[in-house]
Amino acid sequence: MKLLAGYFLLQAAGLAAAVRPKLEDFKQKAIDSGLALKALNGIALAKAFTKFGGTCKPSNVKYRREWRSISKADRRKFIAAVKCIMTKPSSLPPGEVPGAKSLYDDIVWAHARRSGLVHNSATFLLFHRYYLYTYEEELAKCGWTSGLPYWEWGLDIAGPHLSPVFDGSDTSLGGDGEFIPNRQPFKIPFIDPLTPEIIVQPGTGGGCVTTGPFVDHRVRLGPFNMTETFPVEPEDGREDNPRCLLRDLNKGGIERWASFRNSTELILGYDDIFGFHVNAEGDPRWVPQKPMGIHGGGHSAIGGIGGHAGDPVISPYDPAFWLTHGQLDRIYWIWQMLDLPNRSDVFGTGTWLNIPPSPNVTVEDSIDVLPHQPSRKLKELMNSVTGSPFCFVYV
Ligand SMILES: *[C@@H]1O[C@H](CO)[C@@H](O)[C@H](O)[C@H]1NC(C)=O
Ligand SMILES: *[C@@H]1O[C@H](CO)[C@@H](O)[C@H](O)[C@H]1NC(C)=O
Ligand SMILES: *[C@@H]1O[C@H](CO)[C@@H](O)[C@H](O)[C@H]1NC(C)=O
Ligand SMILES: *[C@@H]1O[C@H](CO)[C@@H](O)[C@H](O)[C@H]1NC(C)=O
Ligand SMILES: [Cu+2]
Repeated sequence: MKLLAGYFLLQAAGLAAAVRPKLEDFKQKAIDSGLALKALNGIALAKAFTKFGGTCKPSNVKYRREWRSISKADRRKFIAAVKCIMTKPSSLPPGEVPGAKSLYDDIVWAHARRSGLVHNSATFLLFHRYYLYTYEEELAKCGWTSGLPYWEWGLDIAGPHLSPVFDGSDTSLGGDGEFIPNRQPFKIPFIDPLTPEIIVQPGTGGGCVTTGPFVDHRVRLGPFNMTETFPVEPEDGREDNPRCLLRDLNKGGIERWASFRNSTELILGYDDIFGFHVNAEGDPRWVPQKPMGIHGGGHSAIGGIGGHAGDPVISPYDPAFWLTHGQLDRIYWIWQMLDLPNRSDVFGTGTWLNIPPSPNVTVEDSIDVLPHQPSRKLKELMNSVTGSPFCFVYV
């Protein structure tokens, strides 16, 4: 609260750029209720407004908002744009990915084909930022010209099955999966020997999503095997394998790994990209005691046991993927904006858990989202308000 009030004062005085907040600045209650995170977002926003460049201006910047702060009419408009992406035909070369029928499938493939390179690797945060932008651009062609919405996990710590994001209405991203009783807890198969057992309890669903706007949505590609040879672009899993979207909304994912406290401590706990990245992603090589991170928590909150949102390769099939990754990118963005010049680096190599071994990645290296977005240097993807390519902020 102290800082929130302080922020408005500083902003009024035009001095927001001078604030360097610390965890001790906030009361317990402010951290656990989300007030601290809101204040940090406010500071990051004020700082972002000092960094506009190129074609990106306050007049054309896209505001990425939390689902609940978007009007119901606009939520329906957003959902219509998602359905438009699901209806447009695939534009991949015929025969290359037989299971890709729609533009939505193409976009899932863009993630699947790079899965072994962009998870537990240096490009993780920036690939996903570029990937979200790809989707935002396609949404714009389908009539949604505002910013991509995000889902603030902390607001739903009582359980995502109680959230307006998942209430199954026509202003939600669909309901929970059908409840499947008597399921066994699931042990996450980490390959790192130092990682303790992480047990996920069954959530409130487990079966097909049968309510809301996406009941006809089909998962087609996959399953893909995430094996030690995965970094080679996968050959299998490209066939048409139509099936329902599975969800298992799971409050444990938020309580244990994606609470307001978890996100706030992540933002304020680390000064370099090494600390921020390995904790955000929960990289078992570097933080074996905390192998989930807010990223794993956000996926687990939707995917639970067996839900598609928990699949590392084809999780974008769940339309909620974009909102959960939006939140991850928002936390990254807030952290960066608090000290952008010092927080524009990458850490790690170019392959999943460095399997097979690969060189350290630098900001001069490039990533793409094919065929939708060209190859760009990582350094171009650091600042969200340069206009080349990005022009968005989180509010
Ligand atoms: C994945 O691996 C399993 C076990 O090795 C194998 O049985 C299955 O056919 C593989 N799936 C695909 C899609 O190749
Ligand atoms: C996440 O925050 C909760 C409190 O909201 C805490 O109990 C839990 O230990 C934290 N998880 C990690 C990995 O720090
Ligand atoms: C970068 O971090 C150093 C050390 O914490 C600090 O002294 C410096 O002011 C920071 N640079 C900028 C541009 O904020
Ligand atoms: C790669 O990065 C690691 C971690 O920062 C460092 O220890 C190592 O020396 C680097 N390797 C090369 C070849 O630069
Ligand atoms: Cu991913």
